[in-house]
Amino acid sequence: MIRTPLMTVMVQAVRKAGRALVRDFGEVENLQVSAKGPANFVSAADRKAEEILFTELSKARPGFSFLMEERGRVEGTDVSNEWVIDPLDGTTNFLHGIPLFAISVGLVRNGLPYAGVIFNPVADELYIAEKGQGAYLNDRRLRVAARRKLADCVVSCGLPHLGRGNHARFNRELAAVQTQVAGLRRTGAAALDLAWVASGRFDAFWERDLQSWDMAAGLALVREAGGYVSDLDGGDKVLEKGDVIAGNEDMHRDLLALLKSA
Ligand code: 2AM
Ligand code: CA
Repeated sequence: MIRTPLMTVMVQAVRKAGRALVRDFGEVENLQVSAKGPANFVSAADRKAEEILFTELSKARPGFSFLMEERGRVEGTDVSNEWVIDPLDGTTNFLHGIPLFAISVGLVRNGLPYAGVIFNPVADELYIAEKGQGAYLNDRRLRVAARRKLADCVVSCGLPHLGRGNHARFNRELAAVQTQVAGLRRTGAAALDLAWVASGRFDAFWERDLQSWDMAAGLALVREAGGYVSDLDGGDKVLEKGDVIAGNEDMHRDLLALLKSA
């Protein structure tokens, strides 16, 4: 695999931020016992990782714009290229000492996902994709799973929780899907869900009420791995609407139909 200059830049920035996150994750477990818990510490870790990404990517590609979970939008001289960044996806996992979180950096070019890096620094799993170049996990070429029947599939979803999302609708969708699939999972990190669809671990994934930084990198990954991604109406307004469904061509279609019927 030959890494393009763009991908080299993205990987270097993400690995540097990943080292900082892993150091902080090591501290989190020690803080679980304090009354306030590690929440303040975690939001500092989150901001620190974002600063590293912002600094490194600004240096390497001056002028590109940014959309970041913590800092929001920073417009550059080049608005056609936008880094869409979640420095810590799976914050609740991180906060609870669960080693299932990732850095997600997408490059959106002229409004479309162009490249993505998702890095789980605890597992040392680096997922990368660039348009026309394929998708890779630690230099191994990725392909979405080939299963053709929902009954054989492991499907991941996002659960609406306290204060967020339409719980009644989710319960209807869950009831519809639960009876049709081999297994249901919930990681709590949407970027990883998409990376795991790209790598074939999950056959499909759906979630609502996400932000574009949860998904931008993952969209590039799933598509470069030969998968299908859409919003939950079957259209291409994933980043605008904040809902997503992904899988191979057949499982994307069948799961979407099942959710629509719920
Ligand atoms: P986060 O960890 O960066 O917050 C879990 O279902 C997914 O939803 C994660 O990717 C998580 O990203 C995201 N998420 C959690 N709380 C959220 C909120 N209040 N608004 C939008 N997205 C949220
Ligand atoms: Ca997120």
